[in-house]
Amino acid sequence: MERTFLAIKPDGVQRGLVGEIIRRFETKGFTLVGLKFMKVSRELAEQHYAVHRERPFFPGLVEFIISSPVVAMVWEGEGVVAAARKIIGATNPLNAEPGTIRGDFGVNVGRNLIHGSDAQETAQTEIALWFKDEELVAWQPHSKPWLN
Ligand code: 3AN
Repeated sequence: MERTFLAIKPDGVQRGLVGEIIRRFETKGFTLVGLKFMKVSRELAEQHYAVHRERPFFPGLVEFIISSPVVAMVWEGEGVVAAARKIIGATNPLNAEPGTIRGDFGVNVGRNLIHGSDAQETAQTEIALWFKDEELVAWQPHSKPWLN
């Protein structure tokens, strides 16, 4: 079954949006398989954002991610990688559609509330980077037959 990595960034936690954000994936019908509240080390932040290493915003992005706790999550479900990106909305919250997390709650590209893996391959890399195997819980919610 397909899995994706999501992280509610420091601004999402500081603004009290953890419950609201999790609710959107839960009520859509995706299955939570990993969840932890944590401070991010500089090393993890730099690895996670390694593709942006040369971008001018990279140092500020790393400082922001390590500045305050985040909620790291793994969600499972059919098409979850692309669906989560839709639920999250465009990178710049000013361009994100209303109804998306960034469209409803964000205004600043540097404070866009949540990260979501951009492809299945990236999801696998990010899940392995953030979670140990034993921190992921494979389970079947009883309500699934009503959804699928
Ligand atoms: P997304 O998170 O939508 O996949 P990416 O991968 O292009 O977007 O960018 C990763 C993160 O880098 C964004 N979530 C945002 O926090 C930050 N970022 C991207 N572009 C900018 C920018 N122009 N200025 C500041 N931060 C940026």
